[in-house]
Amino acid sequence: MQMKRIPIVILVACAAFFLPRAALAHAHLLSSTPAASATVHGPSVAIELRFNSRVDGHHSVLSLVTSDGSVALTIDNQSAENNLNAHATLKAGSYTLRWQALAPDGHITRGEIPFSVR
Ligand SMILES: [Cu+2]
Repeated sequence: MQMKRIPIVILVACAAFFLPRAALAHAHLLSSTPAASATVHGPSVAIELRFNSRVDGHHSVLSLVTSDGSVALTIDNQSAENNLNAHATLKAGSYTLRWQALAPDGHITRGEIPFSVR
C-alpha cells in the first residue's frame, strides 16, 4: 500500500516543476563530486552534491547503481545546508549515482551522475 503512494507523490512534484514560481524553490544540482563523467581514485570515494537551495538530508535519497543492481547510500552529516554528502568504498568500475533531493518547499528533484572508479 505504502509503496504505491510514493510514485504519485513524485508525479505531483514533477508537475509542480513546470510552474515558474515553484521552480525557483526547487533544489537544482549545481555541481558534484565526483563530477559527471569523471574518473576518480578508489577505493574510498567521497560524494558531495551541491544544490542551489537547502536540501533535507533526512528525506533525500542517494543510491549507487551498477550492473549488479542498486545500493542505497547512508547520507552523512551535511557539509552545508545546500549539500548532500555520503561516502563509499568502491572497486574499479563504472557507477551511476542516483539522487533524489527534497527541497524545503516539499518538491522533489532527481537526477543521475555517471562516474568511474579506477
Ligand atoms: Cu519546488
